[in-house]
Amino acid sequence: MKTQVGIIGGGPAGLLLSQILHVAGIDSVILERQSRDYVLSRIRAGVLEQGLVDMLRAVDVAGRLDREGEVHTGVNLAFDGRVEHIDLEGLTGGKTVTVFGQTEVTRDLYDARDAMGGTVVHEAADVTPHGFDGGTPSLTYRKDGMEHRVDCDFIAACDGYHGVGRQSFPPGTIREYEKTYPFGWLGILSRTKPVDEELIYANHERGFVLCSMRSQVLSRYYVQVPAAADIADWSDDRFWDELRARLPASVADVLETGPSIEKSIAPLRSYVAEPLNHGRLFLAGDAGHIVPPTGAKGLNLAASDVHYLSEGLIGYYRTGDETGLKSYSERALRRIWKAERFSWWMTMLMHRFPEEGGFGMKVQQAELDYLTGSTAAKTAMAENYVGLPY
Ligand code: RFL
Ligand code: PHB
Repeated sequence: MKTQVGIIGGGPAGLLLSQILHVAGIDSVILERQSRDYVLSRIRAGVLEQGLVDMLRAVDVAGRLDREGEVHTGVNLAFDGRVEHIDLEGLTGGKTVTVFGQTEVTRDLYDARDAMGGTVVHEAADVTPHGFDGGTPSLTYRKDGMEHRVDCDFIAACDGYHGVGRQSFPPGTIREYEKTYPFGWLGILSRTKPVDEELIYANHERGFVLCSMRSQVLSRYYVQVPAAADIADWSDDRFWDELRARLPASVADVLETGPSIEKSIAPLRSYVAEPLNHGRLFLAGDAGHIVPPTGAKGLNLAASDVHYLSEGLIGYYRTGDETGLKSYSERALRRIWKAERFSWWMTMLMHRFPEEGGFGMKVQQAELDYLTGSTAAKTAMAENYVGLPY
């Protein structure tokens, strides 16, 4: 097989990149390790920045998002028995976020890919990039017991944190920055009415909780659990009791509960790889960086990477100018580090760190009290939450 851009990974980053390239008349092939059903069964992000919404609109994949996505003009912070509202729209001169599941975005991107007759090879095993140091990159993979090869001009590794793209960089060419947190998020999805119209991020003595949603009949809740927590120990009843215990009474009293339809634990980690390319191999999305989910930035960063990378590729194919590709890593990393900073800050502010004791909690409460009482501090938070400009 021959194509212009070989893409590893059929998650949101890989699919969005292929869609943008297709609209610009550039051919790509996606190699995905899992089945389509598996990819579409993963429950992940729920909050989309305007930048991602605009990108989906520009490539005609926003029909359902525009009909079913819910625009949120604010977000709530709960602490010390209080709930404080952050008016995102008012503080940022009209910017908002849209609540629409990553699963739904991915589904719509797959449908668009089908409609354009694009190739996505699912269940592609042992995908391996070759020749990206020079001018003749290729990808090999195995499927149905046969070896296959895709010749391409460039390779985009959109294959997530555990992908093969980053691991293929020659030794010593990548610098990694990492921070792990001593806890994870236990998340459930339930067919219940969300407890509030907007999201609630709550700092509590027993640990952090987040009240989110996918629609008016589908709720998504998370509770902070120790890194070593076992999901088998978390019955639905235990989850709901713990969630209620960590919410201010005014919220807990109106919480609607029901059976979980999905339950999983996600570890929290901050990670950045630098640079994001080696020769003609480029990393985009979780392949190059991870943020803890507290600021809702992971999927949105994947989108801004794809924005910069697609600009570089389109520039190259239109005029032969490689400037955009050469500056991809630097441009993307400038925005990535700001989102890393914000996600780390929000994680440190909202979670219980057992080793910090009562003093740590009091300092967090003081910061939350200051933040929610200061227009300057609220504005800084709101600007970051709605997403910094590309
Ligand atoms: P993905 O989604 O991991 O997709 C990578 C794809 O590559 C495939 N793959 C391979 N294919 C071929 N060969 C290989 N060797 C391969 N190795 C891997 C995988 O099967 C997969 O299909 O990465 P991508 O596209 O970069 O997208 C990133 C986002 O998925 C991620 O950043 C977000 O989900 C993070 N995130 C959130 N982001 C937000 O912007 N807002 C949120 O509200 C938000 N909430 C979350 C989140 C992530 C969470 N978890 C579970 C980590 C909430 C949670 C709980
Ligand atoms: C979600 O709805 O899954 C979600 C929302 C906000 C976050 C993280 C996850 O910060």
